[in-house]
Amino acid sequence: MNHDLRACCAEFQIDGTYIDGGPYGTGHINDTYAVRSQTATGPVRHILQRINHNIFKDVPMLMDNIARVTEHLRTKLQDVPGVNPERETLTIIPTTDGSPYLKDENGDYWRAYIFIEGAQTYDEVQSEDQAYQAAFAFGTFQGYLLDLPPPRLVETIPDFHHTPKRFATLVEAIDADPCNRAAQARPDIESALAHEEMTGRLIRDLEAGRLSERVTHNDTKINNVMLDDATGRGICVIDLDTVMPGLVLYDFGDQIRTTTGTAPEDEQDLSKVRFQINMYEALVKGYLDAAGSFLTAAETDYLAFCGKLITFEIGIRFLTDYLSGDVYFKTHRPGHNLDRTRTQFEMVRQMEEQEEEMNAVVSSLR
Ligand code: ADP
Ligand code: GN1
Ligand code: MG
Repeated sequence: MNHDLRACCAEFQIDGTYIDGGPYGTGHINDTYAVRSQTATGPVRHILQRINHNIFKDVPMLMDNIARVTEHLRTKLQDVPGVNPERETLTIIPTTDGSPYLKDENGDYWRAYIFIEGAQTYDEVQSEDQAYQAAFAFGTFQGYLLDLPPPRLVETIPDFHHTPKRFATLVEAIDADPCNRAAQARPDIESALAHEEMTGRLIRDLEAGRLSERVTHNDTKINNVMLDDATGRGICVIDLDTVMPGLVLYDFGDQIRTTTGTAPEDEQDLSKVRFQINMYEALVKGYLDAAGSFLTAAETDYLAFCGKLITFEIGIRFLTDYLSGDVYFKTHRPGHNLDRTRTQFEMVRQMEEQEEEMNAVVSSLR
């Protein structure tokens, strides 16, 4: 759909005159645009996002979460020498009437952020150092949020990482098979059903009090952290829609899912998909350097297991969406969600094969 970005910008406290704007990034959920405005000191970019309100049902509440989290991060960052908080956390630009979001005449919700210049996101990690830096940044982010003042953040998507419920939803989609696609996915369905046993492990430990709830990001894929062009440092964790109460292990697991493979999330040639233990080691180092001081022994024990668990969880979400007719994730070709499913399941298979080696990495670094 074409949106009038100029008119939209005019609704926000964005200085200068609109120059141009266009789609930006490769996220699967929101519509993200980079817009440029001419100011007295030259062109300035902003991020403008149309928030997917089919998925995020209560946008005012979601924006309240993000405002609280970014304000808290800002107060922490102000005390760190040499840090510019406007580059190291997202900054919401309010609308001309002071609201953190805009609701337009179509019922669409929009928000604007300061554009973080001189840094980038990567869909695929290019070096061990990038893996280390990303994990350090996500660990630091969790650490800053340990003392977020009450009340509890609202769950923007309830049961987001409740893997057993995700599994039950998959089973419903297999039974209903509304698009007659189950036949094309028979081996994938068999593989999914064979893994039911592991789905409840972290949730059971949470319910039994062996793991604790913290404020977590919940969508820590590698392209949700910006790495500084000059220093390579992970400077800013972005995509804060799912910051809410959760388990740190799902955050670390999604870093494993998205940084240890040799191929993109939607690779069609599975022979190119290979789990790399050296990338895993870099992640564990980065994460423990940032979060080792607050992680419990029970959490550290799961730093290998969580990788295959969330990779399986995202795999069954892609499979559910394939069977349901591609209604949740953006897709760019027929069978896209099935390709994504297969890549995830191949990564799960390889992590299962190398779980001992992964646990040995954790033992040597903890
Ligand atoms: P989605 O929820 O669709 O994944 P994101 O919030 O992750 O949307 O934004 C999509 C992409 O836009 C990111 O991967 C990143 O490259 C870019 N981006 C988002 N926010 C900023 C920002 N404040 N500054 C610069 N780039 C950004
Ligand atoms: C979505 O928004 P994005 O593209 O960063 C999804 C994640 C999945 C991911 C898979 C709110 O993340 O849960 O892991 O796609 N976000 C939401 O690539 O569902
Ligand atoms: Mg994103």
